[in-house]
Amino acid sequence: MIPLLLIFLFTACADPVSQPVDGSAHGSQKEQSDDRNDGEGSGADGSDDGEEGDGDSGDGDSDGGDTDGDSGDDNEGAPAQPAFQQRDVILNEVMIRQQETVSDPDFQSYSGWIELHNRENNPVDVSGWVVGFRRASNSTAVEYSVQDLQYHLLPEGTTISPRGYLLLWASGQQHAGEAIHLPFVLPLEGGKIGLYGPETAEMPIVDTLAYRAADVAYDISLGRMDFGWGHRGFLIPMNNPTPGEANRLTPLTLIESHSLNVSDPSGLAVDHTGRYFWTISDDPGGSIYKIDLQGNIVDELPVGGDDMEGITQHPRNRSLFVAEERLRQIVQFDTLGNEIARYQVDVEVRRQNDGLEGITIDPTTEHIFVVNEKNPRVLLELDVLRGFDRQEIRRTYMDLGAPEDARGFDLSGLFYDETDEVLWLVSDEARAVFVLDRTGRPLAAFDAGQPDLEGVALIRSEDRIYLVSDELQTLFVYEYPQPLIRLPATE
Ligand SMILES: [Ca+2]
Ligand SMILES: [Ca+2]
Ligand SMILES: [Ca+2]
Repeated sequence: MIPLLLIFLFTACADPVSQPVDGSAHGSQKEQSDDRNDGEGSGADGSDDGEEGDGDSGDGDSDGGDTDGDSGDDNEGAPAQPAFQQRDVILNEVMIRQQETVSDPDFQSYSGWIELHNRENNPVDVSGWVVGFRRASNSTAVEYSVQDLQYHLLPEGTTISPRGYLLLWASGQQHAGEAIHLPFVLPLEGGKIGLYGPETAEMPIVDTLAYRAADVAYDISLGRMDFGWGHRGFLIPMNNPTPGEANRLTPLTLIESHSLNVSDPSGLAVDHTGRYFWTISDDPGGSIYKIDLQGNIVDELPVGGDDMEGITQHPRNRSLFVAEERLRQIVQFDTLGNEIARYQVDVEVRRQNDGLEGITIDPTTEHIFVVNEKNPRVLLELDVLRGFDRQEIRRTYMDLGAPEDARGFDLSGLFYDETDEVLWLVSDEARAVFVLDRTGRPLAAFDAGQPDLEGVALIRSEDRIYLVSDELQTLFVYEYPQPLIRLPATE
C-alpha cells in the first residue's frame, strides 16, 4: 500500500507537466466538475499549478475559465480497482499560524490546523484517506519540491458526522491521542493541501486548497464561503476563524440608517469634496442625485438615464461616470448633467438585466473599474480617459465555476478605496461586502445583513462605510471594521 502511494505522490510532484500522472483521479463526473469550479485546479495535477502564480489563496482566484487539467486520460492498463465513491467532503478552512485561536487537546499547543467538512446528510468514513501537503518552492506557489512532500493517512475509525466538521492538527506530532495530528506543519511560504480518498491506484482527489505566503497572518484563517449555491466557494481570509463550525462572515456594525427620497437608488459615490454622495435612480428616465451624508437630496440632475445602476466621480476633473446596465455603457457627465462621452463596454450580453451594476475610479491611474452583475460575473479595469480608444487593462471572471445563474453571489456595487488601494464590492444576493485587490482576489469579507444593497462608498476620515439599498430606499451607515486585515506575519 504505502509504496504505491509514494510512487503516486512523488510522481505527481516531480513532473508538474505530465498529464497522465493522476488523470485517473478525475474519473468521476463529480471530480471533473469540481475541478472546473476550483480556481486552484486539481491537487496533484501539475498542469493547473500555473494558475496559482496569479492565483492567491485558491478559489478566490477568478479564473472561471479554468481548463481543468484533466485531459481525459484513462490510465488504461492499471489494475482494476473498486470505484471510489466520491464524497462531498471539502477542505473547508485552514489556519497556518496562530497564537491564540484554539489549542489542540493533546499538547495544548497553538499549531496550524485544517478543517474538513462533510457536506452530505450521511456520515462519511474517512479512514485511510490521505491528507497530503506540497510545499511551494517559491513564493508564488507555482512549483513544488519533491523533498518537501508530506502526507498522512487518517486513522481507522475516523468518521465525519452528517454536515459535520473534523479538525486535523498540523502539529508535526506523531501521535494518536484524542485529536488527529499530522506529522507535518504548514509552512509559512505557502503550498498546497490535498485531500485524497483511500490509497488506490486511482488515488482519487477529493479536494485541494492552495495558499501563499501573503495569505499567512497570525490567527487569520482561510475559509470557504459558498453563499448557499452548493459550490465549494470563495476562499476568504477570515478575521473570526470558526474551527469545528460553519464558516461565517464577520458582521459589520450598523450605526444608523436614513431613508432616501430616491426611487430605487442603485449606486453610491463620494463627492469630490468628501461631504456629499452621488446616487442614481435606475428608473427609465432616471436622474442623478447629490445627497448629503444623512441622505437628504441637495441637487438633482435630470439626465434621463435608461437603467443607471452605478456612479462614480473623478475627484479632480469632477466628471461623473454612470454605469448603464442594459446598454452596457459608461456615460460621462459634467456636474450640470451634460453628457460628455459614452463608452461601450465589451461584456457578453446573455440577459439584458444582468449587466453593469457597479463603477468606480482609481484617481491615481484614472482607471475605471466596472462590474457586470452575473452571466457572467466580471470585474473590468478600463482605461477610458487616456488615449483615444478605450483600453481594457484587466478582465477578471468571478464566476468561480458556479453555474452562471446560481443565486447567492452577484456583483452589485463598487468603490475604490484610495487609502489602501483596494476595491470594495457589495453583493446584493450575498448581503455582504468584499475587499478585493485590483485583480479581484478577496482580502476580506463582511456580512452587511441588509437586502438589495446596490451601492457602497467609504469615508475613511470618519471610519464609515455607507451602503444603499435599492428596494428599501435606505442609506445604511456602518463602522469601518478595525482592524480590517491583520498584516502578514513577519519573522
Ligand atoms: Ca469552520
Ligand atoms: Ca437597481
Ligand atoms: Ca441587474
